[in-house]
Amino acid sequence: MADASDFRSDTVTRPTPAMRRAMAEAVVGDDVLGDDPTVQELEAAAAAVMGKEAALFVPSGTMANALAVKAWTSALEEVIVEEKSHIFNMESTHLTFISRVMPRPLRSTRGAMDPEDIRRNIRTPNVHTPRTSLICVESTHNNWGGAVIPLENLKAVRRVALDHGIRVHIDGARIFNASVASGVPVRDFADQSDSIQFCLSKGLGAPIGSVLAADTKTIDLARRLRKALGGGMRQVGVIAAPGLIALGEMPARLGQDHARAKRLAAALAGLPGVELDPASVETNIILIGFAHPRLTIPQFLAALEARGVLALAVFGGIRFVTHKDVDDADVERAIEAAGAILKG
Ligand code: TLP
Repeated sequence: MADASDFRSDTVTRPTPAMRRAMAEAVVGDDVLGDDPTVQELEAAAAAVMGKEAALFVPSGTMANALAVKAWTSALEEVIVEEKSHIFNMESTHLTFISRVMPRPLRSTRGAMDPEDIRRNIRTPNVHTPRTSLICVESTHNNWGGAVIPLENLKAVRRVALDHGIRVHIDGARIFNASVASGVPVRDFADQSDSIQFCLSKGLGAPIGSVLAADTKTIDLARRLRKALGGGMRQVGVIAAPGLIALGEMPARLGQDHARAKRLAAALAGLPGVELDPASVETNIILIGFAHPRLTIPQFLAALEARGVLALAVFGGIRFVTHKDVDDADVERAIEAAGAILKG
């Protein structure tokens, strides 16, 4: 639907006119041979923002997470993940398929795992058991409705990891949303990790791409792993160029998305069938439970779509995500449509 108000994800954002111009004018080279200056500029800028030695531009958040897990682990090892995390649930099993490690999912409070629970679940290897080598943390947490993992929790997780010689990787697909919502600089979050990945192609609006940041040795290894997985890209400055704009200019506007999510959440929360505590909406993701006397989730989504509003069924609920390509009018349209359908 051409003029739909699309709340399915912030991945649907289209490149801005400035991004398209940057793509057209990008200076490029063969990045597999190390010749693309635009990619090098993006990687250097990302490493600086994250306070890491080096960074690697990759096609997707899934590949960035997969490379991090592969770089930090070996077979016969275990990785602690949060039970609703994207890396454990929605990345086509690369933990087992690519890295051949055992995931150990832990419960959490809104995505924040209890450091003492982590400590209890760390395993030392013997003839029966794997070695725990990595802890993965996700912030903001997608399936916990965009929850920000508090810096204090990350610090405590990091202390447990250091006590046991274990690495920490942050899936920071939306770490800039976490930073804007909490006022904590992204670098302070990144400081609590050995590696962090973030997505340029979600709320930041670039058409493609994520960046993995870590120490130089690990990024060198990740570069080889990226090639092995077929992710070595050639004149890729054409997509790094909009990534530079995404990184430099787009975090500043994420607060607008958060304000719109709060407005939408407050209105949805009062409607029949909607299970939502609007106070739980911290960033740009609204995750609602749905139990309507007359409508199923697919029926509600179809009725919304008929009124030009798109949302997504996820994890037994429904997700609305705000982003730069939905404005106040789209939010009002969604509120009006949901009200008419659910009250009618
Ligand atoms: N999430 C997508 C879908 O996969 C659900 C979305 O629409 O939200 N980490 C987190 C926390 C993510 O939310 C996602 C994408 C990824 C990693 C993977 O990024 P991509 O899609 O670039 O592989």
